[in-house]
Amino acid sequence: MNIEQLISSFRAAGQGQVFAFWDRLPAAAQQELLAQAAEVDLAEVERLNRTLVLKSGGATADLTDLSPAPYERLPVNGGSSAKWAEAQAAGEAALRAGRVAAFTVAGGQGTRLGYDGPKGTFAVTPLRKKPLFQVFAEKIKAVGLRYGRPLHWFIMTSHANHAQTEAFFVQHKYFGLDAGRVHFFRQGRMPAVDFAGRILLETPGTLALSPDGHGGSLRALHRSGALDLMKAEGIDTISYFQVDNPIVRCVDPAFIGFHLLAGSEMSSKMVPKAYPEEKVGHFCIQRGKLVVVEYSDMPLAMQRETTPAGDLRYNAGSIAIHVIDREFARRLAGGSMEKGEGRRENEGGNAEVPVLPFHRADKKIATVDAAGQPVKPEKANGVKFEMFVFDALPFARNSVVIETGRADEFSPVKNAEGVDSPQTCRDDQLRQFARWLKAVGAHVETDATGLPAAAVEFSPLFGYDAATFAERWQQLPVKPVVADGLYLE
Ligand code: UD2
Repeated sequence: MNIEQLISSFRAAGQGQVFAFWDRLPAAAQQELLAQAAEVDLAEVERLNRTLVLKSGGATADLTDLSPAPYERLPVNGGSSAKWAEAQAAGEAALRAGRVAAFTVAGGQGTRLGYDGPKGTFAVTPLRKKPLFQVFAEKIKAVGLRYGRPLHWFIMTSHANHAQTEAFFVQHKYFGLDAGRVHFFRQGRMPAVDFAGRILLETPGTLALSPDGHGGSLRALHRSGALDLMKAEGIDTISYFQVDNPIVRCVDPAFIGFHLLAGSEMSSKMVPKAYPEEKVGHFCIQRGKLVVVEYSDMPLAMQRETTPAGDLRYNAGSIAIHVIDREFARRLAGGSMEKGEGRRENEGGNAEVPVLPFHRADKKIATVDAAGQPVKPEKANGVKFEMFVFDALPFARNSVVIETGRADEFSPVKNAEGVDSPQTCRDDQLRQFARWLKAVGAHVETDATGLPAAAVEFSPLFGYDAATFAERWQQLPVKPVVADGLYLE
């Protein structure tokens, strides 16, 4: 498409304001604006405006026919030890065969933390202050060493943090990983619109573009060539986790095993919710399909419902840890559609065209006024569009949900203070290290919550869970004393 065609397609779509300052822009800025405009799928924007922005009352989540989703319980909570052992063995075999890759979504804007930099570069561990990326790198390296096959690691960035993320890995020599096995790619962007559906300019020569949500990871995996690279390398299983949770098992053999043994296309981990209002999605069954109902979509009364035994009825919290089949990701990368339509289409029997819906988020979006002067809004002035990866679940065959221990696997850094903050995450890491020590019979002083008095930290290369830690500990000829703090690697 040439320049005139591009500009007139925007005018024809009622989006001519994008070029309001065109005549004032220097040639280089005009080129940049054209490149951004060419990224926009006008038909998609029109559809989203119609269904999500201009629709009276906005879109509401479909909460009909919901029931709690079943899940595989941990043996300590009544699950079958034999089944978990079988899953562990199957996952280990897949790792030995080199079938698994790690995948981190790190394209978020991290606004709540108020940290100026890619979130993965945030110093998170209690003693050594290792950044999140280093913690994951060491876990991935440790798993590769254990099973004799170094893993590939895919990291999804955003346009805003891509260069900084890559530079950080170069600066730190990939934290000991083989650079040829660490792959970065950007996620897609979506234009933000005002409440009348007009695409917003951030400056006179740039669009207000923002990341298309972690659901955009499936498209981005495909578009970047990551899925083809995986295929060429014999990888068919993707271990997906978020950048904000340092205690995640980046690659968990038992989880991978449950996924593979069930012939699942996309599997998930849950933790029982800590309290009704906890900000996690809920695994539910809706007309025979597994779905996640986000906390913001489920009315509080429903979140507080209890069973006759007094437990929360919707207690399966989604902690955004998944295993995804490579070809399922490719199938899902195909299209996009507004909330609701994807599911209906699937239920109508047309499983050939699965599409991830977009969600609407009303936000304060920096823009310009009619004179091209910057405007920093005090309240929401427009809409961003995002896809969520868990919306792929209803399209997946044989989806499984397994339980994991919160203390073992979930302590995200989201907020600057209070819940899910650097402080709570640091304490949870310390408690985990103290539990591992106690399990091997080492003496460690803790308070009633299990928080050790001394600063302790173990590199994942020493041990990345209770079992691998215990193995290495037993091999130490002289057991270290914990009293003054302790770091092992
Ligand atoms: C997410 C889940 C929530 C729960 C929680 C667990 C949603 C809507 N909710 O909540 O149910 O599982 O996590 O921690 O997802 N990201 C991108 N690109 C984007 C947006 C996000 O890569 O465009 C990444 C981001 O870098 C982070 C992750 O996705 O690793 C989560 O994003 P979030 O912090 O916006 O999710 P949150 O806390 O609302």
